[in-house]
Amino acid sequence: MHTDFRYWLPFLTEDVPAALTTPESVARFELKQALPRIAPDMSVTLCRDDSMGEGFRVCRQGNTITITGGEVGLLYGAYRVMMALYAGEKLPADHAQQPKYALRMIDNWDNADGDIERGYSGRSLMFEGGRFDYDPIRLRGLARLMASVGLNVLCINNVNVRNPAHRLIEDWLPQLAEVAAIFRPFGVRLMVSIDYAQPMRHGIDTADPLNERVQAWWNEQCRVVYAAIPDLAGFLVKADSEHRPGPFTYGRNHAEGANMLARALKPFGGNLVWRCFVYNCQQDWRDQVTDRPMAAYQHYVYLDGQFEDNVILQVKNGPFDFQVREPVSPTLLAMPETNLAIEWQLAQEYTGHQIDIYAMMGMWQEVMADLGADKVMAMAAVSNLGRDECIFGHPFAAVNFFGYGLLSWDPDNAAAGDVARLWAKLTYRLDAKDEDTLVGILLESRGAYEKYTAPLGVCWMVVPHEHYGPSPDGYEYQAWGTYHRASRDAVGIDRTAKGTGYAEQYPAELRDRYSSLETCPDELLLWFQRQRYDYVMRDGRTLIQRIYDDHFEGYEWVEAAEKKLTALPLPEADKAIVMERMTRQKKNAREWRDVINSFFYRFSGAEDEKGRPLYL
Ligand code: GCW
Repeated sequence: MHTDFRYWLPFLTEDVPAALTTPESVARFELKQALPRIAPDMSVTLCRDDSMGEGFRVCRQGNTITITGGEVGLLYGAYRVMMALYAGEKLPADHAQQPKYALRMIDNWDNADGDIERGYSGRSLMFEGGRFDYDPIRLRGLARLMASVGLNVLCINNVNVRNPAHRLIEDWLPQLAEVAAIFRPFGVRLMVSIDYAQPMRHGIDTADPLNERVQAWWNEQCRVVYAAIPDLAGFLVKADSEHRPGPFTYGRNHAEGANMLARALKPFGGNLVWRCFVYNCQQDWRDQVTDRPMAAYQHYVYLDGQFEDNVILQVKNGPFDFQVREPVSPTLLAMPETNLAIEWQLAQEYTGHQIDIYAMMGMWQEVMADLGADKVMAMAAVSNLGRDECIFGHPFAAVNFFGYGLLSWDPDNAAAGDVARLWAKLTYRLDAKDEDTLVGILLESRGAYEKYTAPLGVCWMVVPHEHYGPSPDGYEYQAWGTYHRASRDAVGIDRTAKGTGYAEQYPAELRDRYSSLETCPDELLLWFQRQRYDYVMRDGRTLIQRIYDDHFEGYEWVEAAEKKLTALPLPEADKAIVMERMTRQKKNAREWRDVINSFFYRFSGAEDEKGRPLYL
């Protein structure tokens, strides 16, 4: 038994047998094992109605619950009912749900050699040593976790497709089909990241999307792929980004590039998910005009309406790159005639490597409030999974995976507090006081991390490449376009019309909010404004004092959280990981506090009003 895959489903003790091949049979199996444990006097009836697709309806009459839904809907409904009963939630007498988004994706950044790009919980669950290497029982456990929160697509390999991962859609297809069969009974379809220049491995001397031989190669390859896996969700592509090949090499734009692949996939019902993480990663740091966050908008917005209907543009939530705080990407607000997906990063690349506690729900809620749920038609998230004993690295990082599922099912029904509470109830069954403590820590964790690392929207003070720990000038003279331009007087970038003009990419309301000092939120001050250290903020503190205070407060939060966690009765195995990581988090937070505060102290010469230590 793989108890490590139970997480928020502790009431399931049996693995789903491989012999079950349909979501309905899985639903029956799960209910049968769980009900005697969680609600012995209840009975649940499943009632198939294919017109409901992935949605479901739950009716309760006395001790009888009826779940109506299409095949996958029944499974989703069954998990929701089991979780609600176990968490002690009262089921409404009659209630129906439909997912808000058709595609609810997890993107693995797993390489064929077993390494995971930006992976913080061990090696790949899929690959090792340049080939597939997985435990089918564990994959079934993962599929179950995904289905329990409504996730329905898994892209199994890194968007940076390195040799031999291109073989996934070539001679590795039989194994890919086996993996697809493991996920299928859970309503999860696979997706594959492909190399845009793949035809060039086959004697074609170009990857130009308008070249007929290139087109013919992809058309034929899609036929082969779909013969092996008829329900493949499609391809994911990172093109012309961070040295990846793409249509720019041939003087073509990204509609021409994406549409060529989309047409090859269309006869088989496949989607082409095309990432918009395109910017100049060879910028001269002396160049004050080019502003990296403006790049996606410049590359894509003029192409609105020109993409095939099975193209989905996948845009990161913020215009930079998964920083601790970013405004919503303006590209997502400017392409009404194009299918869009928002991409989040569950892997905590810039948010603590799953060592530091960082619950993301608050960020999602804020971004979705500015975006509006209807602007996108799909959601994607870079996975935080790996082969560690706890597949999320940190047991609390599971809340991000869990919460992301609920968010991508229905963002209007995924309030941060509710998600944290439900996850805590399901996972740990603490008494009310301890549960409050845990939920409190989760909900505060993001703000605390932000304070001790990069508050006020300053971004990029992190150790280059590794992206853990402080290095305030680490990226300052580099080519990646990530500058804060701290001087002895001031810090931040003016991104209003007077500066780089980035704020002008927004619709009027957001543009005005961010352009005016009156309305720009403190959390994004240095994102949008360059300010002097003696600038007096809304609360009466100077900017420099606010920088000092935030860093000290962030660290103090970590110390307090450590004490609370020490007293929290978590299961032994989790507790050991949590406390060990907390020790590292504290060390990290202390380093951030002192390095960043000293950095600004040395520039500004300003003393801390409270006389706390700063280092010359
Ligand atoms: O944040 C950056 C990461 C890269 C990643 C890239 C991307 C997969 O540092 O490791 O590459 O984003 O999103 O493509």
